[in-house]
Amino acid sequence: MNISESKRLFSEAQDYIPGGVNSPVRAFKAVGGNPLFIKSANGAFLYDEDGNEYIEMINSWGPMILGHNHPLIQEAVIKAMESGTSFGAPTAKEVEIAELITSMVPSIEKVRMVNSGTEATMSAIRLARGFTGRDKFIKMEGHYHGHGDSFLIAAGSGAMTMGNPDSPGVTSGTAKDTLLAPYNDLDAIRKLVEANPGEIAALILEPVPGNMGLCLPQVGYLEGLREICTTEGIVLIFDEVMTGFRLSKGGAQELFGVTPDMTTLGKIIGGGMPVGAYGGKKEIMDFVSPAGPVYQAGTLSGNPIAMSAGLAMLNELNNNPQVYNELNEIGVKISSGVKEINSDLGLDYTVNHLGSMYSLFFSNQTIQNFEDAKGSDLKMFGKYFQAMLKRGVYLAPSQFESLFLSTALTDDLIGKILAAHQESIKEIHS
Ligand code: HOZ
Repeated sequence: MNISESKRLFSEAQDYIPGGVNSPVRAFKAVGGNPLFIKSANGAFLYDEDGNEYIEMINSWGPMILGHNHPLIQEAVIKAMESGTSFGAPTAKEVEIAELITSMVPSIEKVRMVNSGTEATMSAIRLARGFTGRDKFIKMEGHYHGHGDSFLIAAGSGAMTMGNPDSPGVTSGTAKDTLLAPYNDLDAIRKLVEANPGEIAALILEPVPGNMGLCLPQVGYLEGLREICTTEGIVLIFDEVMTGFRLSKGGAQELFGVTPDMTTLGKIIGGGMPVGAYGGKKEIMDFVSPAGPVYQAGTLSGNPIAMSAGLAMLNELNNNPQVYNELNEIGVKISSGVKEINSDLGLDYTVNHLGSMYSLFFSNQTIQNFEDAKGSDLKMFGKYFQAMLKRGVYLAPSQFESLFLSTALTDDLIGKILAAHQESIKEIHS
């Protein structure tokens, strides 16, 4: 495979951009080799600067549920562009998308648009603190809520991939208010609550975490968290940046029937444009400025181009609920195909799957928290990644990321992915 132009660009990029990339996981440090510089994407495919084609299994880390360059989203963006790119003033589209989000996710009674998932989670924690008058919050080990200071403690995703789950630059003053618990462990939460009575403002988690690879909540776990938070007056925040509108129309909260007090959303609600949002109960959201005293603002918040893309995407999902059956079928075909191939070869690597999210862990242990995920064979993952790439399948370049599937994956492409998997897994064990 010729990737000379990607190599040239990466070398040049390192002179001007730290590490040559604008987000660390993209540098391929965890898997070796040269990152690919992407020129375009369409449907289920990515195309690099050297003209190579890849079947896509990241989908911009989630938002391309319908595949890249969906005609409805493209059309909406082009039309919006004709009316200007940013006004820094309210628009009708913001009202329309807020109404749509609140109808699709009923726990969100009011919603505030921001520009990324990071902004959404930072703002949500500030609001929970302002609302409760408490300082501390609980986060789960290996969960990733963007790069706000107070979240970069035992953080998953790129932080873990780069070996910096606790980032330098986060002051001990900030870190002391972040309480950590292992995922899927209700007793650990009870102990934290007991040790910090009346001091915990919020508990934030990815209900279905994708940033330590995909893990699933044990039966009763989310319900248990809900109960503790209700009893203790703790604001329960579901970070659904990855799962919102992907696992079901109403996100993980609809799928598991557990209602949080607040929800954070990200790139999906912008159809891939830079967008985030946080929302929840009216009484909490009305604490946000200018309705209430907790300050949060942004010139680009509710940007008209991003809102148009998001509206096109959400309307399409809202009007076609069968999309979720399709996504689930695609997920089942890929994950069960991978398991079958592995088992035929006598390999019992763990496959976690839910709907259109999926992870293959190079471990034969059950993976249900950060400790488990860290036990995976990362060298083997790196070899597998390269073997798949060589065969034209583009995976997330880290064991600590979920894969995201799209409706653009036809049976033919699924067959190609599974064939690539079979050859790759054989190759790395030969
Ligand atoms: N941390 C992001 C996924 N969980 C990756 C962002 C990117 O590199 O684009």
